[in-house]
Amino acid sequence: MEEWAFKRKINLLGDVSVGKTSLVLRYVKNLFGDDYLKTIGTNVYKKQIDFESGRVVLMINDIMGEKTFRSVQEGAFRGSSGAIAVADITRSDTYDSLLEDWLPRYKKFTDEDESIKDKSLPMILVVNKYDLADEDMIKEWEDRSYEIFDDMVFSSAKTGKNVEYIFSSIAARAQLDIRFSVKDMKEVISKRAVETPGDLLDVMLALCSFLGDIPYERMEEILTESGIDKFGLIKSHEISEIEVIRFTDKLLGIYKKKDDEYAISIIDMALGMYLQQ
Ligand code: G3D
Ligand code: MG
Repeated sequence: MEEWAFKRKINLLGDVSVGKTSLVLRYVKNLFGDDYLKTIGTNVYKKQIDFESGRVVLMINDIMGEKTFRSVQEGAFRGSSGAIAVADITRSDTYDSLLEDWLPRYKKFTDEDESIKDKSLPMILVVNKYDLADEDMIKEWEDRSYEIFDDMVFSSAKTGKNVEYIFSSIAARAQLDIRFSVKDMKEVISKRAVETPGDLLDVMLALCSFLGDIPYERMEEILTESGIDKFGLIKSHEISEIEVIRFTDKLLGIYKKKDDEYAISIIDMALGMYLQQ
């Protein structure tokens, strides 16, 4: 199933002890406060989210906040689709540190990343440990303006407050950016073989996933209508030419209706490569 989903890498940013690991563990495992879960190096957690428009597999990168681990941190920024910047509600210096240190480095290393075309990756600010805050603290955070962030959310890994929301929100934003995360689908296709019906189907599905504008349910319908069995049951080598051509033709029809010249040109290109065999 997973190959039909959009994979999105998300980075957690923020100083030691703001609660990065606690937030991700609350989200992924619904746990809080287990000692053995302290971060060693980089941990990648995987979580699938289903939206109306399709499935997103979040690869959440949790890193050590210590400054001495910079090179590891920066390596983890490669290929990022968005970030959750975490501050501790009881320590406003953790916010300064995001602005002065974490964000510039994240931006620098994602800007240099050639797999990312668009420079403005989604980024949300999470002010964690809400359960420890008094009214004055809350007011102080509310009074700031957060223009550089797409959203600001109070959270508590301890109580679970807003934890689900934070990750769904970044996933939704990262999914929307799909057109920008790969430079050019043509380049991707031109580098691979389109020889068998299975190859052609792979390319078509990759294209849909890249464009991200056909709802998951509709995709299932089109596959079924083309005679191709349900998603999970597809085995590339068992797909017949007639089925894939039918499927490709239906997609072409959809993108012609949308007047999407880019999609049409890519389908033409893939079909051309296949038919030249
Ligand atoms: P980090 O991954 O950013 O370094 P951790 O931070 O997730 O390791 O959390 C650091 C400490 O803060 C942990 O306590 C953890 O239990 C606590 N913590 C994390 N989130 C919250 C929260 O929302 N509320 C409260 N009250 N505490 C939180 P210890 O005692 O293990 O150091
Ligand atoms: Mg940690």
